[in-house]
Amino acid sequence: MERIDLLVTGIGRLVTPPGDDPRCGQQMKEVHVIMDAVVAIREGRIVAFGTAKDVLDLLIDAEIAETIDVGGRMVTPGLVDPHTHLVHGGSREHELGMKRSGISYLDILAQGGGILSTVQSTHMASEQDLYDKAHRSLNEMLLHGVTTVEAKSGYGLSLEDELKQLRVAKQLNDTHPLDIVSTFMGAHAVPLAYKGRADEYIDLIVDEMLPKVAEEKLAEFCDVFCEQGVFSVEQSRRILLKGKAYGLLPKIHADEIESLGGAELAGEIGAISAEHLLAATDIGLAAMAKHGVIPVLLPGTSFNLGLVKHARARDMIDTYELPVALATDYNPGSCPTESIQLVMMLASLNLKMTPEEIITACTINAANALGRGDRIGSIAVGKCADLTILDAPNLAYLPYHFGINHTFGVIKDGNVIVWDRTIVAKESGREEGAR
Ligand code: IZC
Ligand code: ZN
Repeated sequence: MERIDLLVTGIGRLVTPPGDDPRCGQQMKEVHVIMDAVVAIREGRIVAFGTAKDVLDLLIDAEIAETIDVGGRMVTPGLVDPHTHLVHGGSREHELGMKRSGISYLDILAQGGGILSTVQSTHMASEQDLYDKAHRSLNEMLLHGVTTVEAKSGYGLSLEDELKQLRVAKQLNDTHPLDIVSTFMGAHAVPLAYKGRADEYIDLIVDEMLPKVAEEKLAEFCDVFCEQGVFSVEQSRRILLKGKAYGLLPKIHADEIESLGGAELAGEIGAISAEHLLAATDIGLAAMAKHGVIPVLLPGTSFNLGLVKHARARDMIDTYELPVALATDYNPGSCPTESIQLVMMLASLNLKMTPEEIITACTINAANALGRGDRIGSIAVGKCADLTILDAPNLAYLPYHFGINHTFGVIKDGNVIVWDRTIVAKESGREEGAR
């Protein structure tokens, strides 16, 4: 082992799920814990990790360019947030009063508010505005320990504005240290101009938007809001199969509020993931298990909508042996928070997931929900050196001591980008002040 670019020492507790594959059912509890650990990094990849004693013996003749000591803190794989609506204009605090007076999320949408309000704000915003707003959110996520984030379009609902959102996400991926993985979600709502003509809007999605998104390589996944009053199962099938034909892997907002059959559809078409699932049926969950669909649960959303019902994480893990992932669902309507750590707390409180299951759900299972289990989501030799350094003595402390940020530092692709709770990395591409 001749050269090491960065040696991370003083790790009080290194915690990681093993391997590259989604961790299903009881495997979610099995995490590796190494006390008094170090991680050796070369060219952005992990080349060795283990107890200080073992690894330092191995590195006895190595030339070590830089060593950092994390002061006994806990280190996990960089956290992965596999479901967000990152790029959008405006905010929706003006709907808070309506929500508090008992008007439902879907009723606000049916009245032309909700998603359609954000569509209007996104239309009015320049690319620069969208970039700046999303950039602030990305910094927030990074400071909370996230190293890879998914970003959906779906506040354009016209060819031009969908492309505008996706191009901003691409630009952010090129410049911000976080990795941004794009999903095309033209089927997020039926735009006002197509009210009562949803099938004509779907024609536009499949005939014009999908070909262009695929041609410009602006997304890896295609998602649909399959929900009562939004897109039906049949409409969702049409969009997702067409997306698949263009090389975009299907994701689906399924059975969030009504048991429409979105989970069943996810199994039928071989979706990579199905999201929300509060109202998923047993048949739907069995179909997902049979076809290897990853459930992405979003407890921040049910919490913020004030729902008493929660996704059946225990059944998913214990009965259906599914590989549960967690995400923020960061969006300006149902879940305006960037904090994956709040989601961890809610997964403990409302989904009854254990600390080990929660870290697995936020790392390797989330990575697999983005088709990146071979590169990120666990600390293993050959994988990207994405690490989160936490001011917490153990995993249980994360959901236990809630409402604060536990992240002390972040290493992304072998570079220290957050240290002492501050972003220290320079960005590529755009100069500071040029935004
Ligand atoms: O803007 O309300 N659920 N889409 C489906 C969302 C929430 C985002 C929003
Ligand atoms: Zn969503």
